[in-house]
Amino acid sequence: MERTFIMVKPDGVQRGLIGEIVSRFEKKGLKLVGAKLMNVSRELAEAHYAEHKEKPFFGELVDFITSGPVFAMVWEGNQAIAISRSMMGKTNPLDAAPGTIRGDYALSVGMNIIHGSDSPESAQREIGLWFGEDAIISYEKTVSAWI
Ligand code: DAT
Ligand code: MG
Repeated sequence: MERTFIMVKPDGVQRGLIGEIVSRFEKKGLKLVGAKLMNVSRELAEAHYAEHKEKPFFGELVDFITSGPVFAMVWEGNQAIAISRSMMGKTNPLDAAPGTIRGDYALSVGMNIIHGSDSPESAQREIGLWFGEDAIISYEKTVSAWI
């Protein structure tokens, strides 16, 4: 069983897409084990995107993520990390297939609606950064045997 960190970015919150995105993950069969609407400090944004610190778009990226509330979540399930990435679609919405979240709702790489961890290492790091293990809710769903 894997956990992944998923975030509806400020553009997705502003456009009223939280419900649509949560619904897609629920219907897929993943289990929600953490969620919060929050403003993001510069410090948290810079730590979250530390791997991109040297990129030319880093400043813009931090400005964007701190520009309004985000909806941060942790989802759990078999292969949750890879499955979430495929549901999101490619980073650049121009390359994201129709039917994916970015393919259906985004037009630009700067505002691409959603973040999802890209590996087990980044999932663990990001869950620790945004939630901490104590804030994750462990519970059983009786339907899980059917998924
Ligand atoms: P992803 O969000 O698919 O994991 P990433 O980790 O490569 O993609 O980049 C993080 C975010 O940075 C991405 O969602 C949007 C922004 N970004 C990436 N490449 C960019 C570029 N060439 N110009 C502007 N923003 C970019
Ligand atoms: Mg990434």
